[in-house]
Amino acid sequence: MAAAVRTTCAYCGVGCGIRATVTGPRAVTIAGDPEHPANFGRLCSKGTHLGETVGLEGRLLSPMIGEQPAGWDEALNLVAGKMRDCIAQHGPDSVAFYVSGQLLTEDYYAANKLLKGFVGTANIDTNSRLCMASAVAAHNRTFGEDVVPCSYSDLEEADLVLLVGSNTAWCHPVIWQGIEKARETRGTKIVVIDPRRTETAEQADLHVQVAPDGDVALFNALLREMQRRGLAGEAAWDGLDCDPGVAADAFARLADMVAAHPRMVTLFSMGANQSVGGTDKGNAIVNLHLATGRISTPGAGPFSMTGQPNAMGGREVGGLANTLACHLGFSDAERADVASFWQTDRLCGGPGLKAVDLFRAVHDGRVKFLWVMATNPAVSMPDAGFVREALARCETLVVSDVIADTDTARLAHVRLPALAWGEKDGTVTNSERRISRQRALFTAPGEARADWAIVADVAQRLGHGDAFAWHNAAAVFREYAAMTGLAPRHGKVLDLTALADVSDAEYEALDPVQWGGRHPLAGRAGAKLVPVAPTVRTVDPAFPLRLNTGRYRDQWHTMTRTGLSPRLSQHRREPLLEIHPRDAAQAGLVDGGLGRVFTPHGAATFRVAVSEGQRRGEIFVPMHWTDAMAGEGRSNRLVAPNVDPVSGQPAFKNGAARVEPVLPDWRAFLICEDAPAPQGLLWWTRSRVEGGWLSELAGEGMVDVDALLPEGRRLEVADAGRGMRRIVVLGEDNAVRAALYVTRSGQLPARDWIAGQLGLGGAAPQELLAARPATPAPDRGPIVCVCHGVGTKAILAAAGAGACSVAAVGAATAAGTNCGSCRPAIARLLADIVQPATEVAA
Ligand SMILES: Nc1nc2c(c(=O)[nH]1)N[C@H]1C(S)=C(S)[C@@H](COP(=O)(O)OP(=O)(O)OC[C@H]3O[C@@H](n4cnc5c(=O)[nH]c(N)nc54)[C@H](O)[C@@H]3O)O[C@H]1N2
Ligand SMILES: Nc1nc2c(c(=O)[nH]1)N[C@H]1C(S)=C(S)[C@@H](COP(=O)(O)OP(=O)(O)OC[C@H]3O[C@@H](n4cnc5c(=O)[nH]c(N)nc54)[C@H](O)[C@@H]3O)O[C@H]1N2
Ligand code: SF4
Ligand SMILES: [Mo]
Repeated sequence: MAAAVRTTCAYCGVGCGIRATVTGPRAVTIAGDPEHPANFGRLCSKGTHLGETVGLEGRLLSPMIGEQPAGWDEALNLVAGKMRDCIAQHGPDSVAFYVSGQLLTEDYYAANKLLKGFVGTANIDTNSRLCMASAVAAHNRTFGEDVVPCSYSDLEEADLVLLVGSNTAWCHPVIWQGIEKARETRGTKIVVIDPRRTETAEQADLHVQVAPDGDVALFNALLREMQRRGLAGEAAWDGLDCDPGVAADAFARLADMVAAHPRMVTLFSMGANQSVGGTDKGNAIVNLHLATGRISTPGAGPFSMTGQPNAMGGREVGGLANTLACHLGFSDAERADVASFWQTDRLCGGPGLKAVDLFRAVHDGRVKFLWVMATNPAVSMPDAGFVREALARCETLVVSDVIADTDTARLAHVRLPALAWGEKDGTVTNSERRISRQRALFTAPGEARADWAIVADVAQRLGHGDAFAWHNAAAVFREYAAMTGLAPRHGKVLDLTALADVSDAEYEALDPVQWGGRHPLAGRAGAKLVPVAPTVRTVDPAFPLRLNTGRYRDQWHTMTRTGLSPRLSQHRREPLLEIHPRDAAQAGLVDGGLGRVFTPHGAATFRVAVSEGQRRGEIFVPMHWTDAMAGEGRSNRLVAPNVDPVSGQPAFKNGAARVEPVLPDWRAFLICEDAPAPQGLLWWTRSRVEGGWLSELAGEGMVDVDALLPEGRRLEVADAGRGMRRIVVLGEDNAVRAALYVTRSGQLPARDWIAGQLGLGGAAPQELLAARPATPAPDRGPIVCVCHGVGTKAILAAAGAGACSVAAVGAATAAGTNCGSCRPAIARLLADIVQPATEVAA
């Protein structure tokens, strides 16, 4: 067997080290790297199942001009030609790039250098605008630089961890496991500040169910309270004396915990950043730490978690439209240094357009050439309907992606095939400023190429060949590392010059390395409190509910990769509308039925999940589903393009909405080998199963069976009274190709066993018509542990037999013993039977 390759996970900003062993042409086994300081061997469900997403299904393998495959030369000539014409006719600002925290640092550096340095416009922004921009702005306001002042090891040494707007157990699971370990070993207390009772909140010592965007009031009030107790300096400003906005007993408990534990880390994420007051929230958190001296000491600090694998690397190279490069801004002195380093006389003059404004400029024709790399804005931008219109109007839209058919790629004039995880080679920086290598495991499939190399080839065609003449990723990295030497000249901490001379071999072997050390701001003066005040919201009576959006544990963003994994798809197969029981009753929604959400920007349909975990008046839907994966279930049809005035980050978490029931004439589900794309239904969604797809469907009038089913021999049973039909389609080998279950008034059978019958012959067709196996297998109930395929029934049985802890359930059933992502779900099942729900302070 081949030796294991050390690389880094493709997904979140924890940046876990992986040991990958290639076992076949496109096959790999994945294990956590026990020596990587981000994870010491741990991995979550997404990292664990990376091997299921390295196949070539759906990949873009050749450049495409429209629907025609093209050679690289032809495609790049076209891209460069369009860019050149656009610049000549309309000026540099008519050209823009929209890039991503899923690019490697080398890719990011190349794109930024081309646009800002040689095209001469700063119209390059990144999806980190949707993600980290508020934290960046808060850091800049307080520290004068975008620096995260602490490290993962501070979580191990903290006595109190505040999680603000972070569903850590789902979104940064390995960090969560680290926090749990600190709880075990040193009794660390955990407080979750989130309007929803998430799985993270359920595991906390205290859940403060803050109102949407109530964070500034809460942190200001906490700061005031610490001043009263003599634990914080004497700063004062209008708005500091505010009502904490949460129940008095919850506030008192929180204040007591904060007062008692100077070793405190506040970890914050999208519930803080994605808000019209996102920058203020970041500063309110940092203020509390500064005023109480809880920063740059062991076990203490405000810790903004990055989302994407290289969100931090992108911030370092300067991929945001309002930074120039390497933490530098646009002052004359900074511009002069950058121009001289890049040896260019075309450097851009000032900041460019931030994402929401950038797409406005595409929409109204100011930007005529747009190149999108490694992001899917047709799904992930707020008011995505408008963004789609903008993309469709754009004179030239170029999309670099690994997948052929994304919602954004569908609108592209030119598609360029990029190397994916497992093929690409370079560096990423994680939340704690640690740079790790991603290494290639496979040779490039088809014509796919590295993103940096594609950019360099276009630069060369634009006449800038000398400045982009890198022969490998190491050469790009060396240039970038050398350039960071400009930052200290302007008083910045960022400095990677120690890596500027790494040889190709040293780069190849590079161990994870953290810049700035554990506490990069230790001993630096100048950080100051930033006065912030709570925002006031107006309520529109036509849209009385607050709409919150976010993530599921086992899906990644727009599902282009995790959506292909049968195991990851088991956790949540459909996008759910979570709503408080009384709001549901009031609107006529029932659990398991369908509900439509309306906002001033659009509408979308979801299956209803009535949940006590929602506060009254607030609903939650996931961000993941696209037009490729669902008929009506895209959350960004709904979200308004409101942004934080300082950072430009969209407010994805707190919009205005109302709901209505959807009452279809019929409901159905379909298992099928090929991905269906049904037309004219009220609602549909699909998810991956072994050998095919499982789709949920609902419609009006009659079911158009022929449109849904593939060719083949059909077996059918029907019960006209209940409007029930079951149809099985067999291939020439008599194996099951598809099965459809329709009802007009009754129940549909359980999906799990049925979904496992695709491709089977023998007794399977008859059993499928009966909707149950001739010899019933034990019903596992909903799957909890996707690694070991353990369902709720086995876990409850183990609990009934005396297993009363997560560890004991693991010993009895193996559930939760591999990646551990499901341990919070197991704990919740146990809590439901052993004791009443966790104490919740509302
Ligand atoms: N499984 C999974 N993990 C991921 C990702 C993924 O797609 N899937 N994406 C990665 C990326 S890019 C990111 S940015 C991170 C995001 O990680 P998180 O920020 O943890 O994820 P979200 O679910 O977007 O939002 C977190 C929580 O904010 C809460 N919230 C909403 N409004 C408020 C508010 O006003 N105040 C407070 N205090 N809380 C509020 C929401 O209820 C939600 O539970 O996850 C990363 N990890
Ligand atoms: N409603 C709502 N919307 C949100 C959010 C929310 O909480 N709620 N969160 C926002 C946040 S924090 C984020 S980070 C964004 C994420 O949103 P996106 O960035 O749009 O999401 P992804 O699905 O990760 O898109 C990445 C794309 O890059 C492709 N890709 C993967 N690797 C490579 C590569 O190496 N090279 C190239 N060229 N392509 C590659 C993938 O196939 C995919 O099409 O969504 C934002 N949108
Ligand atoms: S926590 Fe999970 S998704 Fe994030 S880097 Fe680690 S293994 Fe990957
Ligand atoms: Mo993100």
